[in-house]
Amino acid sequence: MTKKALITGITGQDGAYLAEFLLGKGYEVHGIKRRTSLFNTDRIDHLYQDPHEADRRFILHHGDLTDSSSLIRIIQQVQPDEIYNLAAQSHVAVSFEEPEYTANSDALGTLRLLEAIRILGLEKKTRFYQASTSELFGKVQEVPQRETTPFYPRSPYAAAKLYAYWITVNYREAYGMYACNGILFNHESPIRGETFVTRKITRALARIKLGLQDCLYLGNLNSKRDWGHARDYVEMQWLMLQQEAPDDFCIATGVQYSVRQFVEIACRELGMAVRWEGEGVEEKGLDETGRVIVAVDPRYFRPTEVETLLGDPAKAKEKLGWVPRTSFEALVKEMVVADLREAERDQLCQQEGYTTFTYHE
Ligand code: NDP
Ligand code: GDR
Repeated sequence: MTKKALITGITGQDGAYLAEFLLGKGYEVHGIKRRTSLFNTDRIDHLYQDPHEADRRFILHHGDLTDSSSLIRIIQQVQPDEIYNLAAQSHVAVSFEEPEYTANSDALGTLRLLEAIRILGLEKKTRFYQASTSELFGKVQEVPQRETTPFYPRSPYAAAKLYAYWITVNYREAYGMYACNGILFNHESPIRGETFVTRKITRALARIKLGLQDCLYLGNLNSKRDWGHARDYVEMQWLMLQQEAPDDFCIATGVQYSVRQFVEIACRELGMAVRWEGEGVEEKGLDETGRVIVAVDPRYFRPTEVETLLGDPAKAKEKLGWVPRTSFEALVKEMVVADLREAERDQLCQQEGYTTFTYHE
C-alpha cells in the first residue's frame, strides 16, 4: 500500500525538501497551500503534476492553519498515514509585529490539526510531526541545549511554538497518539526565505560583487547560531515518525558560528575580502578598497534577542542514526553559488533594459 503524507507549509523551505524526499521514498504526497494573490509555488514547481494526470502522487489542497474547517476537510479526504506540521509564521522578528496572528497560526494551528485527527477518529492511524524549534531555549539555561534543557522563549514566535510543543506532548499522553516534536536548530539552503539572516547575507553579497547593490545592512552581528542544511534535517523529520514509539528529538550540528563569521565565510567564497572597523552600531565591514559593504542598522535589532544557540544532537545520533552530511562551509558555498547565479541573471536583465526589483528587508 502506498503511504500517504500530508505536509502543511509545503510551499516553504522545509516543505519543498520534505516533499521531494517523501516522493523519492514512494509516498503519495499531499500539501496544504494558502490562497495567495500571486503564485508562490516556486520551491515546488519542479514537483508539480497536472491534475489531469493519472496516478498523481503530488497533490495540493487549499487550506489554512487558521481555518479548522479546511483542515478537517483535507484530513478527512486524504486520510494520511503521516502529517508533517511545518506551516508557521516562521519569522522571529515579524512575530513582534504580528504577535496575535503568529499565535493563531503557530500555536492554535497545531491544536486545530491535532483536534482534527481526534475528531475524525484517526488517533491510531495518523502519525504527527510538529516543527518545534531551538527558539524554545531562548535565553539559554544550559550549554549545549538538549531535550532536557529548560525552555525560556524570547519572542511571540517562541511563545507560540512553546504552546505547540506542549499540546503535541499532551495529545500523545492523553490520547495515545503517535506525535513527535522535532526541536530543530537553524537550517538553511539556497531556497531559504530571503529575509532570514543567512540568505540575506549570501544574496546581498552576491549582488554587491556584481555591482547591483552597495551595502548589506544587518542587525546583531554577534548573534551565534548552530546552522545546518535543510536537506539533511527533513530526513530526520521523517525518521522520527518511523520509530516504534513517539519521542522528541533535538536536531543540530553541535557547531556554532556568529553572524559576523557567516559574512566572512560568504565573502571568502565570493573571492571578496572583508575587514571590520568600529564597534556596536558603528561597526562596519570594508572591502579591500575601503568601501563599506556591511553596516549595522538598529532596526534589525529585536526587542528581546536570542544571543546564542548550540545544540547537542546526541540522542538523535544514538536513536535515529543522525549524522549531519553537509558541513557549514559546504552549506555557505552552496548558498553563495546559487545566489551568484541569480544575481548574474538579474544583471543580464538589467543590461538588456529590463528592470529587476530588490526588496530589502
Ligand atoms: P518557511 O517560512 O520557509 O515556510 C513556512 C510555510 O508555512 C510556508 O509554506 C507558508 O506558506 C506556510 N504558512 C504560513 N502560515 C500559514 C498558515 N496560516 N496556513 C497555512 N500555511 C501557512 O519555514 P521553514 O520551511 O524554514 O520552516 C518550517 C517549519 O519549521 C516552520 O514551522 C518553522 O517555524 C519551523 N522551524 C524552522 C527552522 C529553520 O531553521 N528553518 C528551525 C526550527 C523550526 P506561504 O508560502 O504561503 O507563506
Ligand atoms: P532565527 O533566524 O531568528 O534564529 O529564526 P534569523 O536568520 O532571522 O536570525 C538569526 C540571528 O541573526 C540575527 N540577525 C539578523 N536576522 C535577520 N533575519 N536579519 C538581519 O538583518 C539580521 N542581523 C542579525 C538575528 O537577530 C538572530 O539572532 C530561524 C527561523 O527559521 C525560525 O522559524 C526557527 O524556529 C529558528 O531559526 C530556529
